[in-house]
Amino acid sequence: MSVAAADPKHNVQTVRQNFYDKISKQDMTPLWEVLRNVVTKEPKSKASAKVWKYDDIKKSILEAGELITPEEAERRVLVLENPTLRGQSRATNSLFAGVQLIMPGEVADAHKHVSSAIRFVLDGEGAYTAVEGEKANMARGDFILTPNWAPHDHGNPGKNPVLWLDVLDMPTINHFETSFMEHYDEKAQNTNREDGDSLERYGSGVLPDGQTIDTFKHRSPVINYTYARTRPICERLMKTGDVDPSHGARVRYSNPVTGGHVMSTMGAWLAMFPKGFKGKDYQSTDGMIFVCVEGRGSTKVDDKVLEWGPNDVFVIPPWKKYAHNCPEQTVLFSISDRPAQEALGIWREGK
Ligand code: GTQ
Repeated sequence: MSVAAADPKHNVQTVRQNFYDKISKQDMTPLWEVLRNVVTKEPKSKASAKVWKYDDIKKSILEAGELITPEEAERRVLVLENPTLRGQSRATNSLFAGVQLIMPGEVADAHKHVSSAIRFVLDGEGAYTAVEGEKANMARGDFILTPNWAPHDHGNPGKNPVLWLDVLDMPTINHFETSFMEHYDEKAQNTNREDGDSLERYGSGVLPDGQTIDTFKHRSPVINYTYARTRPICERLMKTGDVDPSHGARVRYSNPVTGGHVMSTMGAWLAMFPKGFKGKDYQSTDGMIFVCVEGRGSTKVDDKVLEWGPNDVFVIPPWKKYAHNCPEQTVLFSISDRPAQEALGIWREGK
């Protein structure tokens, strides 16, 4: 008797393996061998918790400023790659993050793409982003939108290097394989709408008469949510004690036409934390990208503690329990893919 026949378990395994090998040639495979990996009991993110220190970012991007022009690069950006997702141009599984530098006198040519972008201004003044004909002047802490298919170009007529965080949804767009992009013949678009125009028109409690809400169903019409306007609202919440045990005195950037998120694929928040804040553990299915705007502190995630200060960028993967600790008054900006998850009905949180 052969060994296989004498050992029914071995025999079964051999027979099964032969079967798997046979059907593999027809591009088929047994689900029961992989089911637990594809239907997990709870989210198992491949991303890691990570802080990028602003000192490192700034040194390297200024060095890149001497290596390549925006004309050559199209966009002079250093990608913040999640350490366990290297080579994939992503900070979380669904979002790209990078830091862009524009030196005095430089421009980054007009183009448009399906991927939506946001800018969060980190350093320097005097640059602008032009979006759909509106020239948005950039100041530190400003949150600027470049929605899906909106033409945009950047320029720096000022005297200082200007640096900002870019977050784009391209991993999400590429997941659906729906990326398109176009360049313009002109370097910069015609800007006949001045700085703040969209905010005045759409964020003042009135709307242009006859405006159909449908136009702004998936994206806010407001281009620049300035820090000068948003920060005092967090301060107001903090003073009146509207401080969430996990999220602090937090506002959600919203579409003034619908009250929803600013875009369909990315949502953002600004939060102020009182001195001595010790956050309660929180988890949600959206991986978070944070920027420290003011103050300093740390975030506990699993058995790691991420320490951060001004302009540091850090990532918390989906469903990891995390808690902020702020020994001094702190402001954090955050962004995630929560609107996309909510639209699909799959977003969850745990407290
Ligand atoms: O400024 O248009 O970080 O197209 C990546 C792709 C920035 C931009 C990025 C882009 C841009």
